[in-house]
Amino acid sequence: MILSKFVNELPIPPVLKPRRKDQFHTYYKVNMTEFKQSLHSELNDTKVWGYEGSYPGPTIEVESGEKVVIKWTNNLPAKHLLSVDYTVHGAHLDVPEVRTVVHVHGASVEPESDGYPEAWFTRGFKQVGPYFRKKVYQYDNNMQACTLWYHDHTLGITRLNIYAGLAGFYLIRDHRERLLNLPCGQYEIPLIIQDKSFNEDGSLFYPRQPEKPVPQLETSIVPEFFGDTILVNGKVWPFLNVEPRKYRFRLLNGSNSRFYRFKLDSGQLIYQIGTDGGLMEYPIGMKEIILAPAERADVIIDFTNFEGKNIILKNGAPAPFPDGEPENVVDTVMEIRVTLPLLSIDTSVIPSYMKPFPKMSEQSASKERHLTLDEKTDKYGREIMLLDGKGWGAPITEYPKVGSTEVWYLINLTDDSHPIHIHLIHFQVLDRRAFNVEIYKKERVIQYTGPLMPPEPQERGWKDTVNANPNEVTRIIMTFGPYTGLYVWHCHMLEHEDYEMMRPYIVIR
Ligand SMILES: [Cu+2]
Repeated sequence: MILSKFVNELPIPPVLKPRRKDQFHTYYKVNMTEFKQSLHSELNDTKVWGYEGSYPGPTIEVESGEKVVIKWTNNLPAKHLLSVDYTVHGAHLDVPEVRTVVHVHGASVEPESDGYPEAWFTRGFKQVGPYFRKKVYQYDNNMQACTLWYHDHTLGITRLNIYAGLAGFYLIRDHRERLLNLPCGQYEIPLIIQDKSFNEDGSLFYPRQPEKPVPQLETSIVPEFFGDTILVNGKVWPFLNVEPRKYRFRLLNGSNSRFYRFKLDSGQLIYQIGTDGGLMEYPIGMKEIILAPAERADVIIDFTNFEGKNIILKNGAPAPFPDGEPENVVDTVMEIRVTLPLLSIDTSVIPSYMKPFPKMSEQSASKERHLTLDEKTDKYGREIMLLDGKGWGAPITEYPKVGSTEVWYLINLTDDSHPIHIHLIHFQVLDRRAFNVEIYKKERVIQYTGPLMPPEPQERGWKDTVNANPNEVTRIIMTFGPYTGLYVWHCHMLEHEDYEMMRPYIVIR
């Protein structure tokens, strides 16, 4: 089915209103339901899942240090919207089919409120997973202004729950950010970019079988999912009317497996001001911005002098990344029409300096961990991805000490790039370096074959998700804390995360 481009206006998710607020806490309640929503005017309304009746979910906006309490509730039907593969870890027939748990991606949060994959709950909390600890989550938001997002994280069905629609923005604001005079209000727009495919009747299409089907199974997980349309804020290929002035956009790749290489067809620069973890030291003017699944870029685009122009936000990333088929590239994201009259003089700025970014030194690390990214074959002949050769259920091996700094070597032995996400903390990218994969596989020693490559300009800020390229060792550095307890780290390509590129880790005292 071919849908027309740029016929629907970009929706902006509503900002969630708190139930109440006292001097100590702000209280929210967020309910998950199934409903129908128009994702494109040429399609019948599509059955989706969402938070508070909205896909994507409403944007949660909090102040740095504000103590927020959220009761996430599940009012979803008993039957999943998409076909479940019961052979995938945590999704066997011994658990209810529809389970949910919410993770605020990038949040520094106590372990009981982090949305552990086995802390799931069903409709009305009727059944809960073995690691369920509390109904009401608490977020201290002791973080600087940054672009976070919340999404489902249930073991074995995260790919399906997020694809069904369970994702939204979570923005932290602070005083320093406000002093910068960035474009704000109606000139600050969050953009969650996701790829989907549709059936003729308008329903969501998600494959039941990989390209090489597994005849023993009615439904089998696929190695990766790539949709043939791009949605922004829940609309297929939308358009946005703007004034000839500066705008701030929060770009979020909320796709299952697809990477994006964003570019404006006007050739103009995109000024990146922030990474996953907040504002960078200086803005950087970029011709292209690459975002792996779950990565964010906070950017300013200046439409002054573009009056009357239609500008297309393009994508040039192959799928899978980086060596995928050119026919899998969906090259259009959305259109920006500079058609609105300028309401008032644009006094916002692209700051020349934002805030200090103290570089962490390798010497401060008390531990180094060598962790491989591996590809194996399961008993059905399917691809299974592992972290350090282990699946989800293997004994825990990573026990960083609270307050300690570690360097992790992400040693990619597979053919794909993997966006690696670590819960609880933000890290810095130290460097990347090509190495000999074959020698490593045989002898478990890293023999470097290329020079040290510094992080990309767009990564020079706090990160919670890093792209680990094939044939490279990607090194990151971080300090664990302030909380102790059980968290996870994983690949954020959701098909990989579900099978089984995810591991628990414990921050110890
Ligand atoms: Cu992966």
